[in-house]
Amino acid sequence: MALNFMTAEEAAELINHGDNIGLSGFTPAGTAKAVTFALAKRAEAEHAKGHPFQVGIFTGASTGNSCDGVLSVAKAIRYRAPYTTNKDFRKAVNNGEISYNDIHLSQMAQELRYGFLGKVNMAIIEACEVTEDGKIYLTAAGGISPTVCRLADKIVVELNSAHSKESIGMHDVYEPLDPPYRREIPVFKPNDRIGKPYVEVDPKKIVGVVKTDWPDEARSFTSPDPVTDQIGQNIANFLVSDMKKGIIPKSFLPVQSGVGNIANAVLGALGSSQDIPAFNVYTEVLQDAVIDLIRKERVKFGSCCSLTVTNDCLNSVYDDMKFFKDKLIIRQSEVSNNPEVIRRLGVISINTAIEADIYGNINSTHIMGTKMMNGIGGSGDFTRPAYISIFTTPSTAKDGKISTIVPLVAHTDHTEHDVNIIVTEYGVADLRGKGPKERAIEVIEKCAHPDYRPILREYLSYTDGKSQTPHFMKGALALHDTFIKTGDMRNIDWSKYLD
Ligand code: 0RQ
Repeated sequence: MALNFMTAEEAAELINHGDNIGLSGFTPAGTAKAVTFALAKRAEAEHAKGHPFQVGIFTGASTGNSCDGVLSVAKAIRYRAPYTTNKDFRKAVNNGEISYNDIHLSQMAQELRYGFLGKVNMAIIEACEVTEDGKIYLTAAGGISPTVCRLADKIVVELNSAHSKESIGMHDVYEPLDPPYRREIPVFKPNDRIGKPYVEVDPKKIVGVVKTDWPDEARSFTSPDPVTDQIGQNIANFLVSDMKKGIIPKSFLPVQSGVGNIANAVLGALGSSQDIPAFNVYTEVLQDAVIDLIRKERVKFGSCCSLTVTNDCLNSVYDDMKFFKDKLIIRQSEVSNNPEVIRRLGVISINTAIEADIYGNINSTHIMGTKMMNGIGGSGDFTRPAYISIFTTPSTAKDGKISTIVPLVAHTDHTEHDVNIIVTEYGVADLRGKGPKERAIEVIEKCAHPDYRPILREYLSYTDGKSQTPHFMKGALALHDTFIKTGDMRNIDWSKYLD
């Protein structure tokens, strides 16, 4: 069946008010761009005529400005799931304009298949190649592409020449069966291939192919600084010590690390440690630092859901595919982030917190308990099944006005039951094998900023000190309250919260 080439504007005309669109990509890597950009223009034109025009968006993870950004500004999003990092989207969500469903990334595809999220009207899939018999070769991310292609009535392919066809073969496309027919996901080693290198669809469903040349809208991260470097170093030292104790096998274990400059600093520190052998990465987002470590033979293999790298880095991989072909694999998010596989492989998970409490609960998503930052992303997928689950955070935010170590988190994403280790630039709190009262001392003394240690000790002095988890409930969120009222948690006056 001949491919039907069309413009992005023509493809956007095929989308109706109220439709749900399913997108390729995971982070801005591999995300559809041209049709969503045209869709924002279409929504603005419809709104100018007084017509309602909004869609639902299903994706793998965050997208770039050409999707979440322009569509939020155009007020064209009714509902969206899952993770996002876009500032305009964040503003719209926190203004109550968009219904945002912050789902664990590993669960996104299955929730669509189970019918929890409604119909997928159109899939928009970025590809470096598409064939007349319905083979779609994805670009820099696996995401939820095979699922949205299978569920959608129509598929539009963005054939993007900014992604080299040399990358063909990097993907391992696999969709599990659903209960009650589900079996194990047969990934027993990070480099196991279990699927096909392309998404196979009914060619009749491909209603259009839009040619583009649009590089991924990679986010730039602030460069490493002394705080992130120290956090990286603290983690490397901690893991070496666990290896020497025999807790981590001598051959080491696969590592997952989140997104951002702390993740880059952590991997840099692991990579340059003389005591850690070359290791595997089994992660969702693979950043520049890992590509560098593969080149240096410090990382043996990288399994991921997306190459969330700078465009220079991505092109350098495409230019060197002979070298990278047997060292990188891109999977769907329900495989890269699958708790079954993560527990089997013994992955060491390293993610970033917005705040941690003295008992080990983690808030990864909400600022001051109410405003959405980004979302839980894959951090929950990895944390509970991890061999060792680690959370990192600088000890303070906003020039020291906020302590990221607090008596009680203002929103909970990861509970004390799931969190093994908390790391700041000041040290490592090891919560394993400790009850809550011991944990509180460990977290305050090892991780809190010295300005906040007396404040947190004073908090504990107002508790009964005996209960399983001692709290002084009226004061549990007093640091947050003080920041909201005065702009600095250090202005805390506990007497205001005592009866
Ligand atoms: O504010 O942007 O105004 O400067 O939050 O913080 O320190 O720059 O760090 O960009 O790595 O983001 C947790 C949000 C950290 C991210 C989070 C303010 C701080 C700054 C950003 P500014 P930093 P990062 C991988 C796995 C959740 C999901 C996850 C995230 C801004 O890592 O979204 O781990 N993680 N997924 O000043 C008020 C606090 C604050 C605070 C930081 N306690 N109170 N503001 N900030 N702590 C991703 C995927 O799954 C795909």
